[in-house]
Amino acid sequence: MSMIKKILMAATAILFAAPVIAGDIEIHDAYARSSGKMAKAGAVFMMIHNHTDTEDRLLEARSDAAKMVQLHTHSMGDDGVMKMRHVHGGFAIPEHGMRGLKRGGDHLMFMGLVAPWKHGGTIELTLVFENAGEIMIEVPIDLERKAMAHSH
Ligand SMILES: [Cu+2]
Repeated sequence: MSMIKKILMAATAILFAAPVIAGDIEIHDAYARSSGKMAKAGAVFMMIHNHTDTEDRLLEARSDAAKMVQLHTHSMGDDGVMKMRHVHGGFAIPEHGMRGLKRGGDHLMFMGLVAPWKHGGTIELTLVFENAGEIMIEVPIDLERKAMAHSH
């Protein structure tokens, strides 16, 4: 195999992590980003599919990559400006449905990054679901992803 092809395959492996299927919950297209080397916070986005007959709920997320991880969403404030808000009830994932955590919407907020996020690196993340339990995933850090790059 040529060296170029090997390099391309390695890059692909980093940027497009394989879907994680744990029981009937499937997670794909997960990526992490922060805004620049000095950022103290970052966010993680992904698509979560629920292949069961019952609604599930992402209750919390844990990671050693930050002091705190919260479930956030964006909503319109009284002043007409979009603001991030901590979601306390979890993210519902409908039965036989999916929920996308994406830019400008729901996301996992990492506050107090232990180390700066470098493009091409990964962070470990444990997702805690009401029914499916804990699912550990490795999330590639992708600082070059454009907001509209989701293919769904
Ligand atoms: Cu946030």
